[in-house]
Amino acid sequence: MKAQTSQDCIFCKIVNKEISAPIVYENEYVLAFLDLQPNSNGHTLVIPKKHFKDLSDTDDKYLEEVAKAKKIVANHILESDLKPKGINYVSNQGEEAYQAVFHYHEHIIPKYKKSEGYV
Ligand code: D5M
Repeated sequence: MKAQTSQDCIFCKIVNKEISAPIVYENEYVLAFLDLQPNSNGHTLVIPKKHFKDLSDTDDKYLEEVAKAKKIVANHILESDLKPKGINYVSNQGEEAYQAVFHYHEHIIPKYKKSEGYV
């Protein structure tokens, strides 16, 4: 597999507004936008604006900012009209773990029914 650099990284292109995505939260360090292939209504991705390939690659400042943004976005979803019953926080690291985009990201997946299973 060709290694993704920040130049050919799809999420860097979203950060740089070269391609569009429905943005739900943004600050100096992080961006949160709706997932193109949602597992459920409101499925959101939180990413650092700086390119790191996965969680292990992050620096502590960006990791902390992503964590804080997860809480902000999750609380926003919980208070929204979506009215989920719970949330799965998921981050895939490595191809074997189904990481498809090699720019660190956290999935925030609202859950509506237990029968939807674990993602
Ligand atoms: O998940 C990568 C996720 O990234 C997957 O759920 C689809 C999503 N994705 C891919 N391209 C886009 C764009 N352009 N906008 C929004 N969401 C996108 P992983 O954990 O790497 O398997």
